[in-house]
Amino acid sequence: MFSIKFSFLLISANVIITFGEPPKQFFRPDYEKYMPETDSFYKIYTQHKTFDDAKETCELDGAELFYPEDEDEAKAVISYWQETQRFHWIIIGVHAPFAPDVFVTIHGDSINTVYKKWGQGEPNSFQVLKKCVILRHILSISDAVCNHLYPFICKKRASTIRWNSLCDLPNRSYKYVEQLGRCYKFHTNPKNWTEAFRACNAEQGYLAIIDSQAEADHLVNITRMANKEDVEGSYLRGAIHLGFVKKNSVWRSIMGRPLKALGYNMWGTNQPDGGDRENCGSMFFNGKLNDIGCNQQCFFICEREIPLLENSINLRFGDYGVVQ
Ligand SMILES: [Ca+2]
Ligand SMILES: [Ca+2]
Repeated sequence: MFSIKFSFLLISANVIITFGEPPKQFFRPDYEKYMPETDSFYKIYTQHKTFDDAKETCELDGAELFYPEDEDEAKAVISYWQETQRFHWIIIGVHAPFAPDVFVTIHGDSINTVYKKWGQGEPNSFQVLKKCVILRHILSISDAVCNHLYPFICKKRASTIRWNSLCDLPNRSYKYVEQLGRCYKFHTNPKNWTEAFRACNAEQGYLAIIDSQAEADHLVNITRMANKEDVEGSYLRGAIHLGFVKKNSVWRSIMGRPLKALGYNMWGTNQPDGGDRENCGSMFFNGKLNDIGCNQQCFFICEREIPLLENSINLRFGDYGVVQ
């Protein structure tokens, strides 16, 4: 009874709040900065990363590695990071992937179509080493080594947000399941357990935890339906990473509860069988649980609980006062 009532409340409230329209001026709670001039949201990442890792981090958020479209945006973003940060440059979404002196954006457009105020004497290395670009706080760009570590900023254009009302997410690949009152996404790009955990977290979900036979049945079903037959590469076929791990010899969900205390604890035949080599959790395609090596690449499923409605409204509409 409870779950039926709850989902009804959610659906009806969503309709009342949004009238079927995506919420205005909101992307994610961690993308705090909205600039009306660019109609975009920004997030500063202070943890330094390589170009590839920075780009992937933004993509996992559903955003993109920032680069300035023009001088106004370069100025505005520099001012924004200087409000809180001391660093003097960021790596941006411009690189030279195919020829050392041909710089393009991450979308493949020539640098000539965006901001390109090179510093004096820049770019100064046409060798293979410096194929990435940094934006300096003094309002200029320089070529830079892609594999060094830099702070960076992710950007999301509001016009590219595709809101998913039922899952309260800017991501339509999550599917709401009324019976369970939750949303799920099957990822067909194989990752190891830690990367899968990170990817779900970046999408504001978590690596799925099976709490009931009904939920196990659903995960088996979406696994069967997933478009996974043509996925190439070396990964383990037949298993799906899930949100449980072995800590001090006890299997626990990533939320900390022992697996035995959850509503589902069905191991596969002879599982767990990996001893110290298999400390991460997965399920076979038939829904039975399996211990797995944490470095093993395989598919995974993210789960999303819909946040309590009041919190969600406050976060979403914060300063805008659209709804009481
Ligand atoms: Ca669950
Ligand atoms: Ca095993």
